[in-house]
Amino acid sequence: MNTPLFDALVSRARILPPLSVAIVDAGERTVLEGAALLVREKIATPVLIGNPERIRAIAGEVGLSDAISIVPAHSVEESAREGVRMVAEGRVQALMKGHLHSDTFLHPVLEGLRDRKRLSHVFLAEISSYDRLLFITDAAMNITPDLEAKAEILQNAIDMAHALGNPEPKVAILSAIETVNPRIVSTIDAACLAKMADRRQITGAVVDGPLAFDNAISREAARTKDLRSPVSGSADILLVPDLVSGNILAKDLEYLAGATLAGLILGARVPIILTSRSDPPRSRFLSACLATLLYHAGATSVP
Ligand code: COD
Repeated sequence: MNTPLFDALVSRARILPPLSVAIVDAGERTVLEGAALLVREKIATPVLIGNPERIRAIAGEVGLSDAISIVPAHSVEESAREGVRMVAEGRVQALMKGHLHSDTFLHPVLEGLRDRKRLSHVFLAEISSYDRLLFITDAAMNITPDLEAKAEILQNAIDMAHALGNPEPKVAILSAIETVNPRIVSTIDAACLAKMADRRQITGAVVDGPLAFDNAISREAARTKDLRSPVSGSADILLVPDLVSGNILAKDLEYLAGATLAGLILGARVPIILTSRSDPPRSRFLSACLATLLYHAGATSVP
């Protein structure tokens, strides 16, 4: 898969010191293949949390050396708590989800590592038919965010775009249509968010909405509908109405349009790498590269 946009970020991450990353519930082949890739490419130094026998049995097969650091845990819950403890004690610089369910992983993270008011997830997608990396948020953590939560989710994503080098990202607040319809709540939220950006309650981006997906990513589609928007055709960030619609969008891009995805949780004390259990090692690798860039930009520890 050709991913020139991600490759440019990987090149920037390579010249930074490797990040120490605790991998929660690491005893599974794809997770350990991801860890081996991180070691080989000198992006991260993993600490593997989980069942030591299981981890050792697979580690050798995927090319991880015997010297790899393993922290024993007897259950997935214990594994997640241990990862959070390691971050809190400053023993690692980032946390990565291994083979456990997202909610089991996220409970102790919320309890122990919250830094900003809201934690939220961002997918970065590289799609061959689109000229920039697309941020999709929140498709994995906040289930049905209200207006206030959406504003916080959006600000997290804008700040991440800044940290990666885009000083003024363009944001499309997605719904099914581009006019306000009181029966479609996401259109009202979108209009409010656009006004909040006008009034500097949300800062650092050009924000427009509501926009349907076609108008957000295609100037041609917007022109056909006689819609004038500074965002149409060049959106960097898509704020989705809720987790389900966002998750379907991201996976649709991945499975039907051949997109490559990386994913992070923002708003915690350190970057948190959260990929799906079915994601390939390369997605984990790219997510860890993003975590490295954010960690060194200091973008995750805002008081
Ligand atoms: N940011 C900050 N605080 C939060 C957040 C957040 N995103 N979510 C909840 N809180 C706070 C609440 O205000 C409250 O004080 C406390 O945490 C508990 O709130 P609950 O009871 O709503 O939180 P949980 O622990 O039951 O649920 C939080 C999860 C993140 C686990 C939940 O929202 C969830 O399951 N999300 C979906 C995860 C998932 O399955 N993703 C799959 C896609 S890969």
